[in-house]
Amino acid sequence: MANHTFQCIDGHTCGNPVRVVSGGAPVLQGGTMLERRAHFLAEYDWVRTGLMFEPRGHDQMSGSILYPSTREDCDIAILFIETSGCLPMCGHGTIGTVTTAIENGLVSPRTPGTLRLDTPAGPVTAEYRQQGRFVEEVRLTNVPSFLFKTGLTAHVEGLGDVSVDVAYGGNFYAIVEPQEAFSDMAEHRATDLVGWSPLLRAALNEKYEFVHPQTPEISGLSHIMWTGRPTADGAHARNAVFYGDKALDRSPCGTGTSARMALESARGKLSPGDDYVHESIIGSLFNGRVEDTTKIGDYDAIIPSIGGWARVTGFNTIFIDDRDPYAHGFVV
Ligand code: PYC
Repeated sequence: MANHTFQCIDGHTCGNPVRVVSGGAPVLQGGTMLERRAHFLAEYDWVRTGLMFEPRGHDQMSGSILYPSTREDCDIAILFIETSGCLPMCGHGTIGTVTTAIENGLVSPRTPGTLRLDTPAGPVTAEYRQQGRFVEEVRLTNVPSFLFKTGLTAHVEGLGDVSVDVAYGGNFYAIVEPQEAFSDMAEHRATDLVGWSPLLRAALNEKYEFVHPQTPEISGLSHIMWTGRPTADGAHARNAVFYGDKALDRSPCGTGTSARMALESARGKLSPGDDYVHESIIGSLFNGRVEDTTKIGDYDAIIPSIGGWARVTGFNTIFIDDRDPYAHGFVV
């Protein structure tokens, strides 16, 4: 019998939770963050389920664990822990983790104002602006993002026939735009979006293959982005991103915004230097920008950056006690 203690700092990025584990996490083996992620999933996934699911977390919960970098060119490594698993990359998680880490002295950046992050999806740079001890804004330059496949179709019970484009922005996203079965995220109930999403995701994963052309460890369609017309001043578009089994991102979703900018770039609607302000289901905003273009294998890709803010909400010492029948969480 053991009682494991985790020191966590809780917060949110534009409304979506970020629980940063600052103490108590297991030591991981591996020469890269992808290898360490595999080790964590094989031996310590109970840490994730215990900290993310009820009764210590909830359907939306999301977080991260900081590790020493595996790369010379990075200051720190991040393992993302979510209800959905361990994502290769998470935008809102990065903004929240950088804010929390800087405000609480968890990292020492080599260059003040810049943190180089070793993520499972590849290196990501975060530039942050501080006012006194608070971080006011974080802009992350994400991994190369690209349009992967267009015009994929699936039938979803209760919704009908749907056509989607799939883009990669650190995770694979099926982007659902207005069509006969679907008009706008605001015209459908959130519970319907949550109900249709796993069906659509399963149907697409069954019919098609989603594998990163250079990093085959990153595979599978994980996220569904329902789109809509913006309601906030200055926003170009709105979205509700589904992840895990029941979650709709409360933030505008950093990797999702990267994927959507890759789609718009492939259509010739965005070019380097263009901004793309994305609005979330609760009206919060990320400021996306196309920084540059590049290639990933045969795919034309963009280098996106995402600007956003986060707030720390409290310190949380969490026990995972083996005597507790719900030590490792549960899902209703
Ligand atoms: O911001 O990249 C993101 C994200 C992924 C899942 C939830 N948020």
